[in-house]
Amino acid sequence: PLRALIFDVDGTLADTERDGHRLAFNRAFAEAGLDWAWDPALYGDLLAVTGGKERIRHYLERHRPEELSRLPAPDALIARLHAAKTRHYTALLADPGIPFRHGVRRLIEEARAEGLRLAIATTTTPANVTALLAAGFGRDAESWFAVIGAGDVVPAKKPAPDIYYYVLERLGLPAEACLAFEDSENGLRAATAAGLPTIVTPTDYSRDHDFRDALAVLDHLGDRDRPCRVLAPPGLNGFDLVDVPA
Ligand code: XBP
Ligand code: MG
Repeated sequence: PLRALIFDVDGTLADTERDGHRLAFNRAFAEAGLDWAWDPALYGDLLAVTGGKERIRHYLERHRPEELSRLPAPDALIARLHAAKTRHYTALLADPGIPFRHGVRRLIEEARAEGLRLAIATTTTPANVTALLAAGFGRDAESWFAVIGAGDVVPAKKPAPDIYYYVLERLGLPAEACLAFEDSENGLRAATAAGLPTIVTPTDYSRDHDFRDALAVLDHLGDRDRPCRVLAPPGLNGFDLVDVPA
């Protein structure tokens, strides 16, 4: 039987990338006097690399190789920029805030009422999870989650399955007793490699990703007054929306 729900954070609980993380990176760069600016399209490409520090390094290697070769201590600069980015990002979550996606609040409240255990498996920094849950549900919400696996607790980030193994071990449950929720191909690959059946709710950034291994691909998790629709798999119906029969 189903015992636990395991949620990704960025893209899944809230659409945090474009007007959250991206803006926070740009603010950190500007504050450091750098002329780097990530527009929404470039940021979509950079999202192929999960983890903020890893993403900055990838950007330097790919787009600023000469600057990178002149840096005396790139890791130290990346760590400083990333700490500033986390400060800007958590400030953005407090004000103006980023709302939960449709159905997230309903599903989490219903799961708690049913006695299902809840967990988080994300590459994002722990402070970002704390800030998102506190802004959306209030200060107590972190205690609703039996396990919060986040950030650098495992060295290999998604698409590696390590963060899901970390969470499953601490839940003390087999993968078959859990359901994962993801928004991206990297996330789906991580969850699937750990043996988890996974529901995907894509965002604008991930709608062209390969989700053929998903249990289901939905436009969102669905509220009572706003039912979710199934995004049919490619080959069936493109990625057209299909109404779920009542
Ligand atoms: C989300 C990410 C994160 C955030 C930034 O991936 O890749 O890197 O963009 O977080 P997923 P940090 O939703 O698959 O977990 O800057 O805190 O690393
Ligand atoms: Mg995600």
